[in-house]
Amino acid sequence: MKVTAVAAHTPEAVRAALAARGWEAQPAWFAAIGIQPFVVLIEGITEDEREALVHWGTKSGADVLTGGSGLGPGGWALVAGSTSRIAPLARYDRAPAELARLAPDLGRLLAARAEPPRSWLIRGAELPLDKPVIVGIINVTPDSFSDGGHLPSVEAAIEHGAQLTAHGAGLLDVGGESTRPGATPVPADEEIARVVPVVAGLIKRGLGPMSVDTRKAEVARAALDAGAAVVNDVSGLQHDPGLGAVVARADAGVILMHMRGTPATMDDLATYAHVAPEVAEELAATAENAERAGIARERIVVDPGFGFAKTAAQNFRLLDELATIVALGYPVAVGLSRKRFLGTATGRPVEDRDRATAVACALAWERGARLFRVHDVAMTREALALAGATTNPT
Ligand code: PMM
Repeated sequence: MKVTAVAAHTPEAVRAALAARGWEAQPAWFAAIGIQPFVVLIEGITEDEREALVHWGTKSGADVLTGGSGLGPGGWALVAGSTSRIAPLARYDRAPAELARLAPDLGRLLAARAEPPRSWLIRGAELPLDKPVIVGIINVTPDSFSDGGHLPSVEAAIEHGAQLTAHGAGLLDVGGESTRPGATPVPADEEIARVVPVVAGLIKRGLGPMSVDTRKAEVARAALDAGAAVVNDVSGLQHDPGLGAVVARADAGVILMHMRGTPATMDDLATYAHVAPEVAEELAATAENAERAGIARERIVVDPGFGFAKTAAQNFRLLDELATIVALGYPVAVGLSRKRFLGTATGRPVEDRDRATAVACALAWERGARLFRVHDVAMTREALALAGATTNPT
């Protein structure tokens, strides 16, 4: 007899083990998916539901940990087991009647896992997500968090965009307002004067697609008119209620980032008992709000907002628990580039954090992120090539 451990963090190892032992590709894949470990946190449940879950767990071979007082009202349960053991709970015909309330949400989580979004619809194009999309940063602000003032002219910004594209950027993100903690707000006309000539110039050079990093409807409209295909809103449509309609009318893509408060107040709002589920819940509400404003689901990307209303420890937890955000079912973008929490781990100053950024992006890819907003496109591309070769063997 021989006993060997098999990797379980993706279905790949189980699939390969079965394939090597003569299984056909499709049954091997389905069996591997079914065997995947699945853990769900269920909150706001009644005493009867808790009891029914414990009983169901004993019968079906899933682990159930529960408690009476959660972070919100009602009790909670952590349910863990293989996907195929837990999946029946999402079916009305298979789950105990007392647990029927669970089915819709659990069904959504299982569907997001089984069928993650394969592409992102932006204005005039569809970006495939089977490979990472690197979003190259073009900050035309005198005071940005990490590279402010490095692009002194429109020409320099356009040249920089050309370079980022040559290095492998799939989207160029042009921003005219710094959102670092305590940054002074920029009036819309000034932001337009900074951003629009760069967007127009990049289009003229045949570069793009382009996103505009703005919280303001007026700036978004001007950038879309100049040819941008995406609006990247760090406020998740909270700053300007008119922004959703502008995106919807233009059939643009949108990146909805999580933050609390404003850049001036966010540092005091980094209060979470359990950061990933709380960010996921707030992002889900943001995405619903965007859909109510008329933006099609296929045009939405969500971003957990690293460094925005989060402490260093919370940023690390969130990066590790990115699967909770990915499970919302929207493509996930991450903005890790040169952020302060990377310096906390490496001891490196802001101008020397591109290696840490590249590694963090590789970790985020493995956890399900698909879009990576970075300053150093070339280095991140290398890290992601390695991560992709490891997690997606051909
Ligand atoms: N971070 C910054 C600006 N815009 N957009 C998204 N979607 N995600 C981010 O994390 C993000 C962003 C701040 O960083 P910078 O000043 O270095 O651009």
